[in-house]
Amino acid sequence: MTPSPPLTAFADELSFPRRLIAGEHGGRLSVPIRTGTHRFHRDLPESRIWGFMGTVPGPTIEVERGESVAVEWLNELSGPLPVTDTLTPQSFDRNGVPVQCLPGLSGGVPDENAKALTGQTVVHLHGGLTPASYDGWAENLFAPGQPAVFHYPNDQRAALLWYHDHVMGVTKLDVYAGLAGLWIVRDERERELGLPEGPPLEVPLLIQDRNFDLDGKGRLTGELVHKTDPEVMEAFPPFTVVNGKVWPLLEVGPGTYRFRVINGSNARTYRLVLVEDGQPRLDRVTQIGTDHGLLRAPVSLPADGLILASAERVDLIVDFSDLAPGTELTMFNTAAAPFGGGSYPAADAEHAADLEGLLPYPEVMRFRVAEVESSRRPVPQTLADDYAQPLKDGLSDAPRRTILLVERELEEGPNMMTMRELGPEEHDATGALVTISDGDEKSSHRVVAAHFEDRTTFFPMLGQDEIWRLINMTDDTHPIHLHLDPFQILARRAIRYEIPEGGVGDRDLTAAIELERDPGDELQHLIDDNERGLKDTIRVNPNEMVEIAVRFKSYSGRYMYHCHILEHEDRDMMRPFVTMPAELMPFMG
Ligand SMILES: [Cu+2]
Repeated sequence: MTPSPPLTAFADELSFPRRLIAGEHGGRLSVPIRTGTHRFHRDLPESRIWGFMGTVPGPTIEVERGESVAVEWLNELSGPLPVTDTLTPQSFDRNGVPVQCLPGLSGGVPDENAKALTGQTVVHLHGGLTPASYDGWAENLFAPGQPAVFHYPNDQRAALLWYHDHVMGVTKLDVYAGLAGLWIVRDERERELGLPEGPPLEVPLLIQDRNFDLDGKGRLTGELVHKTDPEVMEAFPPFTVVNGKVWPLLEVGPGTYRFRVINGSNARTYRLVLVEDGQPRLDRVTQIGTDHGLLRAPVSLPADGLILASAERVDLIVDFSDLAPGTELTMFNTAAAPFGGGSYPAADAEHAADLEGLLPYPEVMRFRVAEVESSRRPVPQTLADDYAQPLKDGLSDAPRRTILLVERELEEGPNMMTMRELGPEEHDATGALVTISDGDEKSSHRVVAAHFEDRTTFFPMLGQDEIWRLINMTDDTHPIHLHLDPFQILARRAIRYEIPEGGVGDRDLTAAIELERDPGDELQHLIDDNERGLKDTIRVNPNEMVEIAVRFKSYSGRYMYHCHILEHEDRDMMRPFVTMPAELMPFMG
C-alpha cells in the first residue's frame, strides 16, 4: 500500500522562474551563485539551497541566436552544503517500504565529506555550442570568491538549454542543492511560426525530484536529503518538484499553450501522461521540438506517454481550447525507478503508484481551466527544414567508435556503473577481449580506456561525420549526453551478451556481444518519432545498442561525454574527447 502523502498535492501555484533577457542587459549578465532559502511547498518550512541568484530554479536566461553573451558567474557560495547526503543501512524499513520512498534519513548517517563541502562549482551550459574554455570542464573549479567570465556565442538554432553545476564527483549534490537554471535560444525561424513566446502562454517546466528530512516528531523540516540505499546507488526521492514547487497547480485559459519541458532530476526517468476524467488525453499534446530545437514536423506522443530521461527536453503544444472553466487535467508519471525501458499502459496512469518501483506518488502537476485570456492557434505542419535524416549509406566511411556501458561489482560498497572505450584487436589476440558479432561479421576489441583520467582515445576531426555505438550491458536505461554539437539517432538494436565469471575488471573486460535479441528480452528497441530530431542526450536501454551519427563542427578542444544520471556521471560514467581541426591531424602522434 502507498503511504498517504505528507504534503497536499496541487496546493501551490506553479511559479515561473525570473527571466533574464540578455539583450536588455547589453549581452552582459552577472549571475551570483549564492546560498539562499526556498520554500518547496506551502506546508514546508524554508529549505536552505544553493542557487543561481540564490533561487530555485535559477533565472531563465533568454538569448537570440548569434547574440554573444558574457556571463560573469560569481561564486558567492558558502558552506556547509545545504543537503544531507546519506547511504542507509537497509533498503527497506520495518514495514517493508523501500526507504527511498520515505522522507528522513531512514537510519542513515549524514556523510561527513558531503557536509564539509563549501561551494566549489563550475557551470556547464548543457546543449550549448560553447568553446571548450567556457564549457565547464569538470575539474576547472570556481572556488568561492573566484571570478569566472564565460563567453557564450549562442551561434546555434533556437532551443531550450539548461545550465547547471558540473563539478567532478559532486555534481549530484550541487545540482540537487539547486544549482540549475534554464537557457532559451530564440531565432527568427521560430518567430515566423507564431509560437507562443514568454509567459503566460509559453511555460517552462523543470521537473525534478527531491526529499526532505524529518524532525524528532516526524515532521518534515525542509532540509534537503539526498538518500541512496545499499541496493540502489541512485537517489530516487519521492516528491516531484516542478519549477521548485512540489506538485504545483497551473491555471490555464481555454487555448493553446506551449510547454518547454526538461527533466532536471539526478536519476529519475519520467513517462508523462496527461489525464482528464480518468482518461489519458495524450491526443491533446503535440511535440514540436526536442533537445536542440524544432523537429521537422510535429509528432504525436508515444502511446504509453512521453519518456524523458535526465537532461532530455521537449517542446510541446497542448490544446485546452474546448474545455469548460473548472476542468482539471493532471499530469502523472508512470515510470518505475530505476528505469529499464519497460512499458506501462497510459490508461492506468492514475494507478501508477508503485513502491517497489520507487514511485510512491505518480502525480507531477495539475492544470485547471479558468477564465483566463488565451487563444487557440493551429500547430504549424512544417517546422524545421535545416536538417535531414542521416542516411546510413552516406556514412559508410565514417569513423566508428564503440562505448560499452558496464556494471562493475565491488566488494565494498554499492556497484559502480562504468564506461569502456574499445580499440581494435586481432582476431587471434589473447587476454581480455570483447567480441562483437553482427551476423557473419565478427570483430575483436580491447578496452583502451575505462576511467575519466585514462588517456584520451577519441579525437574527432571537425567537419567529419562519425558513428558512435553505445552498447548497454547493464539492467538500467542510461541517458548518454555528448557535449558540443548535436547528433541524430541512426539505429536502436537488440543485443545479447555474455560476460564470463570475473570478466569485469577495473579496466579489463571479457565479453561476447551479439547483435541479436536475447530470448528473455521484452523491450521493443524502437526509435520513437520524437527521437528523430537533433539530440544531445539519448536513452540507451538494457540489452540494446544505440548508434548515433555526430559531426562536430563548432569548436576544437577538450570536451566530455557521459551518462546524465548524475550518480553515474560522478562515479565513473564520464570520459573526455578532443575535437581536432583537420590541419592538426597530421601532427597527432
Ligand atoms: Cu548511467
